[in-house]
Amino acid sequence: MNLVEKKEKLARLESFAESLGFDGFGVTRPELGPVGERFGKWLRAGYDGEMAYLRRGAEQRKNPRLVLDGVKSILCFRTNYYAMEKDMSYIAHRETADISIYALNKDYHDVITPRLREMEKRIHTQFEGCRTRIYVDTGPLLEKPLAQQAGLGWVGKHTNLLTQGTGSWYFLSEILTDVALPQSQPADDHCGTCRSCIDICPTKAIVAPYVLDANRCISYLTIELKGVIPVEYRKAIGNRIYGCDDCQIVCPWNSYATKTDDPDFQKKQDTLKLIDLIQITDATFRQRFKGSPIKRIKRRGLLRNVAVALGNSGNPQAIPPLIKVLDDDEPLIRAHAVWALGELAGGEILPVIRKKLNDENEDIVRVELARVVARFNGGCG
Ligand code: B12
Ligand code: SF4
Ligand code: SF4
Repeated sequence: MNLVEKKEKLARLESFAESLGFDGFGVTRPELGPVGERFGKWLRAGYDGEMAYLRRGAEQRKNPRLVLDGVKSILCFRTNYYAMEKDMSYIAHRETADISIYALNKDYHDVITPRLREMEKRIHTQFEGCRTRIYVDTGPLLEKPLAQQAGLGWVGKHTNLLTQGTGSWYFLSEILTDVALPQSQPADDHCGTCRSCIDICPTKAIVAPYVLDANRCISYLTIELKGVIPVEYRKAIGNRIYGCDDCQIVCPWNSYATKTDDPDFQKKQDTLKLIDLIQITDATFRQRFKGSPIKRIKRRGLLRNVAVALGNSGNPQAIPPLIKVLDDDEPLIRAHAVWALGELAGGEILPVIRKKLNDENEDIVRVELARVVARFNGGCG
């Protein structure tokens, strides 16, 4: 097949991608150059926290040829998820749970995977006998640098991919194939001297331009981290209970973002009150967050985050429900409730906590208790 024929087929694939709801499409080669090296450096610095899967697939992430033998091209796609406009005023609504925009609707893996399968079928009809593999954050690929090479945008200082005239509120996905296709023109960096994302970050997680220490990132702390949230980040988490949008909200390029009309990415979550969420049962959790990405962190993860947010809420009405969850079966929830009660009620709450946790055996809860006692009782508790 000659180049002209390939270009024609690619143009047809691009319009098919558009009809499926993808709003950006490009092709790159399966090489990453210096990016692979930087990824190795990032892992050596320990910036990956407990995300063991990043280390497990490290060699493949650095080299897509190890992901699909004989791969010659990677087709990259963008999907707009900008369901609602958002500015920084959300942090003042301290009694309301803040959920990242990307998590307000259906789980994107469930929405984008069938679209990629349709795309894959179409590639097979265009290039008979070819091999393909699809990914939407489901495999060992460095999706952002690949998308930059495919011309979909550039990896900004906040480390997300963003595009001139579009912003960054979109998901990435890919199809690897052994067909050699014409490559797109890589996108240039347009961050310039701006550093708004670095300055706004509540936990100073962007430790240098283009470098994120995930251990500090609220998205990691509220979603990926399974255990206790380090005490030094709890206040900075504010009312964020699932992910964080700040570095994207302040990005000047996001003033060009347009809301998606994709029916699968309309805002589905109602506004949630923290005080209601802390009282949620396992059955209600499963029913309420069915199909939502929030189900990933399970009730124990959600209530851990909600307890932290309530500790930051300044709302004394949260004290009785927090006392109630000191009886919860889940130590992770009890531990964070102890902290929250200390924040909301100070030393006065100590007798209540002590009585409730008299027979407490779990170390993570005992540590929190000791900390509150030391803080409000001069250390002689
Ligand atoms: C692990 C992960 C996370 C981690 C780590 C984030 C990160 N920056 O990588 C955590 C849990 C923190 C996270 C958070 C979020 N994530 Co995430 N995440 C991933 C995942 C699974 C892997 C990313 C990865 O490999 N990171 C490893 C590090 C090394 O990559 P990196 O930060 O880009 O590192 C590069 C730079 O450090 C650079 N570098 C180092 N030194 C230097 C020096 C210079 C001069 C330069 C230029 C570069 C440079 O080289 C490194 C290698 O490329 C991808 C899906 C995928 N498979 O790619 C989704 C993905 C990146 N996440 C996504 C989203 C939406 C988010 C959140 C916005 C969700 C939210 N609202 O809470 C936040 C954003 C936080 C942020 N500021 O980045 C989207 C991003 C879409 C986009 N527009 O870019 C992705 C692509 C998922 C998807 N399929 O759509 N995520
Ligand atoms: S997502 Fe939030 S915590 Fe993470 S880097 Fe961006 S602003 Fe910082
Ligand atoms: S806020 Fe500024 S520095 Fe950060 S990604 Fe956007 S343009 Fe780049």
